Formats: sequence, C-alpha cells, structure tokens
Amino acid sequence: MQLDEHLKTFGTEDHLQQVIMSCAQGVYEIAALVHTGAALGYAGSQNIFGEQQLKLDVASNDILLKVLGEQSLVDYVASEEMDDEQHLHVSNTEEGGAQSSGVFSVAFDPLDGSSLVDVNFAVGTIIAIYPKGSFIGKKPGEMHAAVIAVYGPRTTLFVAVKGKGTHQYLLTDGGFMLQKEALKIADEGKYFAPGNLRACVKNPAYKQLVDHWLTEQYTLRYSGGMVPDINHILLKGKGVFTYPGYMDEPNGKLRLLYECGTMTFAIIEAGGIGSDGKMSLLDKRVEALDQRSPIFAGSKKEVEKAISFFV
Ligand code: AHM
Ligand code: MG
Repeated sequence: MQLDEHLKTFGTEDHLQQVIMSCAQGVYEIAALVHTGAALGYAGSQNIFGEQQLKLDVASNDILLKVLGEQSLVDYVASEEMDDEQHLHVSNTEEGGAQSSGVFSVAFDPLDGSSLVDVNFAVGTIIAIYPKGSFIGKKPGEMHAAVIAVYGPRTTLFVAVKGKGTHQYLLTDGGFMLQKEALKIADEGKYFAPGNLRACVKNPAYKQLVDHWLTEQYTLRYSGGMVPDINHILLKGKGVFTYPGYMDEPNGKLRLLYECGTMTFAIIEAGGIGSDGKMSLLDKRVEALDQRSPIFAGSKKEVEKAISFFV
C-alpha cells in the first residue's frame, strides 16, 4: 500500500497528510544525493553549532525548504543547518503588516550523521511537524507527526502520527510502500546503543551502566548515527539508545528540537519511552533552537534501568 493511501486508513487530516507527503518527496530527493555521492566534501561554511557543513548538509537543507515551500501550509521552519527559525511564507495584510498562512511549523535535521557519509555508513533525516508558530516554548509532545528517513542499502521511512502509531515504509520505484505497520517496542530487550562513550571517563555512572550491559551479555548495536541506531530499536522492537552528558557537557551533544524530541516521539508512538534522565523528552520545553539534551530512549524497562545508574 502506498504511503498516502496508508495515511488515509487511520484518518490522517488532509493538511497534515500533504505536509507528510512533501517531506517524503524531500527524502526521495535527498536519497538520490546520498546514494550517488553527488555532493560529497565540505561546503566551506559552519552551522550555528560551529560544525563544518558538508555540501550534502546544505543541499539536503535546500531540498527540504523547497518541497515544504511548494504549498502554503508551513508557517515557521527551523533547521540544524540554519541560524534561526524563519517564516516560509509571509503575505502582507491590508494594514501593511506581515502574516503567515501556514498551519504547521516544521523543524528538521536534514542529514543527521553526515560525518558518516564519506565512509558509506547509514545516515538519516529527522523531521518534526508541530502546530504553527515559533518553536520557542513548544514541547515535543505537541508534535502532530514525525517523519524520519534512513538512507542505508535501502531508503526507508518512519512516519509517526500522534495517537496513530509509528509505521515503516520502503522507497521503491513506485514510491513509498508500507512495509511494517504499527511498530511495537517491548518493555525489555538486551540491545544497547551507547552514544558518547567518551563520557565514561568523567561520568563514572555511565561506566557502571556499560559494565552492567556487558555483565548481563547485552548485544552492542551502535553505528554512530542516531537514526540507524534508533531504527534498530524500532524494527527489532527492543533495546536502548543513550547519549548522556558529562561534567564539561552536562547536556551532551544532541539537540532537543532537531534530534531528541522527534526520535522520542516516534519511539513513544511505538510503545517505548524517551527521557533526559529526569523527565520525558516530550514534556521538555524548547527554550532555544540549539538547546541540547541528554537522551535515554527505547524499551521502557531498559530506559528506566539505565537512568537508575545516574540518580
Ligand atoms: P550531526 O547532527 O552533526 O550529524 O550529529 C549527530 C550524530 C548522531 O547521529 C549520533 O548519535 C552522534 O552524532 C554521534 O556523535 P559522537 O560520535 O560525536 O558522539
Ligand atoms: Mg544531527
């Protein structure tokens, strides 16, 4: 079944469906760039995090801005590759002011894990569809839908719609086809994906957690890309992904708006949980676009166990 047909089966609202389909078109175009290596190399610019941008980062960002701009449903956009949030469409009012006609605000990390592209590891795109308006003050729990792509040997897509579950689609010659409906993450499962292992040196709690996983003979499934790592949890239906902070970087590296909140939304729609160690990431307010957050996400009991080492 095609993506748009499947979205209709669970009553996805028309406007939301249109924006999801635009995101899918963007993923289709980004996949072509990733798979051919057409835009490898540095762009010669930096993002707000001071990270070198790859040509692929910039090209993927441009693709998403283009596809989202093709209809008038999007109000604000924010991207890991842009300095600030911006209105996608602004029209002038009779009084001479400016107003946006959008219904949704869309935040994205156009190519997460892009430092892995040159070695041909899997990478991803993370897109969050929120109600209209600025992202500042919003919580990931307000999201209408998450659209997450994995560019591996195959291009696959997760779409999570609030209250309607997380589903997986496969990019084929005929478009995105439903592959797995209503993914389900079990409460327990012995897979671990330990991001920021370097933090063990300055965060003994993390080292103890890793020792626990090793002693209990958990299986390591870690690629260095958050999207393929969480993809593993969603598809195997169990496991835990962690990216804690440490003394110098108490919030770690991953961003609440662009990465942690959106991935958690898809995990929670599949029956798992996602926390910063203290609270659900869905309840955490976005105070700044570039706000970072620790993340512990996946199977409920595995996440709770992991967090217990840090309290
Ligand atoms: P990016 O958005 O700059 O690509 O960084 C995000 C990626 C995640 O996919 C991954 O979990 C993390 O960086 C790994 O970072 P590190 O190996 O530096 O800890
Ligand atoms: Mg990223």
